[in-house]
Amino acid sequence: MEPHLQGKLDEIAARLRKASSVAVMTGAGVSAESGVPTFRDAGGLWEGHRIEDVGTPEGFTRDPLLVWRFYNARRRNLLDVAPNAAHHALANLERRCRDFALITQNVDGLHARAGTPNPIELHGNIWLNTCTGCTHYEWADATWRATGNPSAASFPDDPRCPKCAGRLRPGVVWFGEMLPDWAVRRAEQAVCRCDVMLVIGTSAVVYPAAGLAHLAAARGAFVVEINPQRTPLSKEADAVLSGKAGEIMPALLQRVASS
Ligand code: BV8
Ligand code: ZN
Repeated sequence: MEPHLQGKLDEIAARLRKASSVAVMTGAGVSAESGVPTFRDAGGLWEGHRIEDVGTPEGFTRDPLLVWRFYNARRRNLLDVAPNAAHHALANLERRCRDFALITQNVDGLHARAGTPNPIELHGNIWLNTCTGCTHYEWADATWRATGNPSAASFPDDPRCPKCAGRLRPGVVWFGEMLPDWAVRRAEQAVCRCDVMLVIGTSAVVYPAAGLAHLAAARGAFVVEINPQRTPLSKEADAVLSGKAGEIMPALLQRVASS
């Protein structure tokens, strides 16, 4: 790791140790080293699909089977995917901080699988099915979690509600949809009380999630961006660590733990 990065890591580790409250926000980049495609990098998730067709309620109304094919393909990919060193380092860091909130835009559930106790999933969870006709919801990975056997997961191409026979949809937030109130409230509270905010693996272009880092900066929190690329947030961050989350996060944790 380059020497200039070493110095920055030492400074950030010292701030994390002293912080009375830490907030973290992650995006698709934190799952990249687990083999989950990001959205906007080359070959990304939206490749081959228009966002309007698979990432909006209008797209689902127009062609629900196309949207289910898109989400079932992502669910199947997750069966062979495990949390990476960044997810584990974040779960470990949480145990070493007085007050800690993990906010994520990701729907892949990998933070929870790495041991993060209460991830704030701003955009929902890909394994959640919700009914378009009533308040019924169910977890499509329930059997997998109960048996520990991924092949127990099923991928119906047009799942229906057991209560009202209505069409089920993936329990994620699409473009043009409001984020869950509880998640936005918890995320804003965390950002408003944090001394340090780590922003990891996000292109920082999707709102209102991207606004949280600007809120932290405006409040005077020390904002750290961890990303191999620069983003619209980079110029506002107090520190930019250019690199992969799977390498930087374990190095940062090691410094926090070794003091
Ligand atoms: C809303 C669904 C109110 C779940 C997603 C005009 C201007 C500004 C805003 C808007 C606008 N028009 C409309 C809006 C609002 C819109 C928006 O922000 N649009 C943007 C794109 C212009 N937002 C919404 O619609 C939100 N709702 O605002 O409601 C409303 C209502 C009506 C009308 C208007 C407003 C809903 C947003 C949620 C949409 N759902 N996904 C799913 O299937 O996943 S968004 C999608 O993008 C994912 O959830 C993803 O999490 C999110 C953000 O992407 P990133 O996570 O950042 O991933 P990305 O690929 O972009 O970047 C990866 C990064 O990782 C890169 O920087 C890369 O360098 C880095 N990286 C790569 N490898 C690594 C790495 N980093 C570290 N380590 C590595 N190894
Ligand atoms: Zn129903």
